Amino acid sequence: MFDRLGTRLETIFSKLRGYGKITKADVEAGLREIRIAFLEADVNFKVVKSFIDVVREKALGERVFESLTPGQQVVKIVKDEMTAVLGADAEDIKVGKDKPAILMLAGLQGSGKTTTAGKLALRLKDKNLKSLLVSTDVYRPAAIEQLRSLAKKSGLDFYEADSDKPLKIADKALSEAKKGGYDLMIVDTAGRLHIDEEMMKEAKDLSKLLKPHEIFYVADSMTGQDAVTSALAFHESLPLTGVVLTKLDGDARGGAAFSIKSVTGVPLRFIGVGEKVSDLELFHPDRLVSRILGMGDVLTLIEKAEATIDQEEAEELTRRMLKDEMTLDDFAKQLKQLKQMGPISQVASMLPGMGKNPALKNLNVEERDIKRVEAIISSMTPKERQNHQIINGSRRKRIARGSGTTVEQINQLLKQFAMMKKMMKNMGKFGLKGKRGIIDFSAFK
Ligand SMILES: Nc1nc2c(ncn2[C@@H]2O[C@H](COP(=O)(O)OP(=O)(O)O)[C@@H](O)[C@H]2O)c(=O)[nH]1
Ligand SMILES: [Mg+2]
Repeated sequence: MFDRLGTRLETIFSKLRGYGKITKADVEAGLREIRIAFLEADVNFKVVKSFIDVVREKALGERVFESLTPGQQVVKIVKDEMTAVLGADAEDIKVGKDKPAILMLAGLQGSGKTTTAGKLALRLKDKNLKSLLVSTDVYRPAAIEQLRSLAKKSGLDFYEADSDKPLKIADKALSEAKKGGYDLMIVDTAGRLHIDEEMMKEAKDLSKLLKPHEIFYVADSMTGQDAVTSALAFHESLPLTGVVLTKLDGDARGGAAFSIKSVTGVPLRFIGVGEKVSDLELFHPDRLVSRILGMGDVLTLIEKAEATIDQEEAEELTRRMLKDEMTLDDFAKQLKQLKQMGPISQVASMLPGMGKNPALKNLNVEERDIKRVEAIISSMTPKERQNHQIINGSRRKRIARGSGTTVEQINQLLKQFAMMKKMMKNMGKFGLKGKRGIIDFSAFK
């Protein structure tokens, strides 16, 4: 995510942090570099200008120069201001007493509206809210089919239209949503490659008819400043209540994210971080800044862990690990939980210091390692999994054959498992009361 901007800022920051004493000229030099980094990231020049002005005013304030860590202070000012420019912590979608709440998605073709419609419905389903997905993109039958199949795959309700008029579809869908007691109706609209009057009129008519509680503008972060320009055009015709910024998992530079709130006044609400229907996050400016600067996104990771890991089971497991009762079965279970959290590379990129780690590029290797460990463990008998000490030479040969691995690989796994058991036992002795245990599987390379 914004790798280049992150790397450049980190370089500038480490230089600033290195100063024992700092002069005004040092601050100015740092600001110049920061300004260029933001401009190169395609951030709107007016936004960059006011950003730098605010940072300068604060950084040249007396207290910075009196402080023991002036460079560190300047870095903190820059980070805080980056967070401020991104806007406030996003509000989640609210569903009032009036059912259904109506959410409409607008934006250019290919920005990610249809995908986001599915992602939002799934997110709401996880909160026990029932959504009806409606497509009004009558110009491209493939687009309707896309939403239908997305809904089907994720167990979401899709409205089958019997008209080819967007307004009629929306009207009928609304009656059905009312009848069906839906908490929400999510309306996916047609986009065009460029802003055009007909599209705007249609979106406006839909919004007049439905009076949506929320109208989200879906913007492709890869398109940088263009996304901001078209957001402005959409906002002139529609009372937008939020922006969903998609494709942040790609190599977008940051221009859209850092400009859109300041330029349009519309808050960022959600970010799309992948093609999968679960790849949607509520927008938190401070977390985004931390991720960009490679400090990881520990809070998001913990939320993910909490959503996918059975807390009681995890606590019980940690307790057993600390008491030296861990078996290979437990180990396999932990691997499974780790995998449920998403692709390892995505999970790892949220860990502090991992964002810019070149080793991440080879993570598919680690996925393979995990698969191998799983294969080995599943080729063991339940008895062997409960007590790894009975796994002698002939058993090792059998397991290797069964899992398509070598005896050497099994030796290695068992050795590391034993080592980890010992380590955990020692930690237990020292009175560590871990709440949940996620294995450091880097030991199993
Ligand atoms: N990598 C990535 N791809 C996305 C994201 N959101 C959407 N896409 C992809 O972008 C393409 C266009 O999305 P779609 O929802 O059809 O856009 P629409 O024309 O606005 O409805 C599809 O290939 C999606 O899989 C995202 O957050 N990350
Ligand atoms: Mg679409």
